Amino acid sequence: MKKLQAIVLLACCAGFVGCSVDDEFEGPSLNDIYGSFSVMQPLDISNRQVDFSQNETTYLTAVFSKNIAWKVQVKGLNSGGIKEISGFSNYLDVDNTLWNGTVSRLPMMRAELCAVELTFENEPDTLRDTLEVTAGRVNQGLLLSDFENGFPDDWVPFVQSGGNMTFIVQTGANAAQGNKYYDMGGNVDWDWLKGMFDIPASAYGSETFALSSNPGAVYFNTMLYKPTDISNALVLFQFREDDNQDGVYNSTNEDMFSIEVSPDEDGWSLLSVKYEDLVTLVNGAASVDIGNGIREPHKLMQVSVLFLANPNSGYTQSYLDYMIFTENSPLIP
Ligand SMILES: [Ca+2]
Ligand SMILES: [Ca+2]
Ligand SMILES: [Ca+2]
Repeated sequence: MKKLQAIVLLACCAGFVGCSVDDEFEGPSLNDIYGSFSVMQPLDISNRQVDFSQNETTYLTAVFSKNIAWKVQVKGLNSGGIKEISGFSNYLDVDNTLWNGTVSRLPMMRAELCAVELTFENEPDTLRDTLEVTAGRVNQGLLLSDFENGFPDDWVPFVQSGGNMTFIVQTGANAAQGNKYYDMGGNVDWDWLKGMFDIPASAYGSETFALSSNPGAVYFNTMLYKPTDISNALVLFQFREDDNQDGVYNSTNEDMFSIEVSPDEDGWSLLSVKYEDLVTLVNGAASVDIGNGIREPHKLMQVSVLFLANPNSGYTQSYLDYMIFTENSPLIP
């Protein structure tokens, strides 16, 4: 389509006086404003069976009678994950609708059928189609767990003996990734802590996690779910460093950095934090560093996840899925 426009423009300039390139930039054309809208070339999909795990991509094609604001929504019919792409043009092609399997709204895409919907601003037309994702994206990074094989054997869980305690791996289409996620829930009216688990680097084959020494390049990512009607959950992630690299964490003189989050939007959301932005927290408040104060991802010995809520606030619950360290950029799910 771009090539066609270029040829038209060239012919225009060669053949007629007064048709200047400037016309293109002085504002919307009269046709764009007053011309009637129609679909000149129907919606089509370049790759209807796309394997994102093999770095395949897909895009849409169509031609319209005028430039118009459009929106494409691709919805996973199993996951409910959504990819939205929008633009203003008189065509769809590889330049403006290329999709590599990322989502605009969690869950992540998996092997599933997707509904494709194309809508236009101020026009009633809705064009529909479907495509099939044969495999979701594979993300680069150090995956701590996606819970697809259950709760990892080498992790160390602790669960209070409260009421309606879950702290189990659940199976369901509402996982953020794949079919399984970790469900943390319960009522403990005598302690903030409901349950927790430690993730030792030894579970991944060495005394410290295999991460870059550059804290500006390392990101910790995970997905958290807030059930509707539950707003008291706090999730505290702790990162213990073996500052002197003697194979042991000393809580009196070695760094423990943290991030505490309170899921506030219903459904799944992505948490991504750059390692250098981690802070030292004491009872939830920023505090002086315990160790050398240097953020050293290559000295990280243990990640801990604590699930908390005010003991007077009743039952609480959150889900967790897909904990992964990435380097050079946060996770793009
Ligand atoms: Ca999962
Ligand atoms: Ca040490
Ligand atoms: Ca340190």
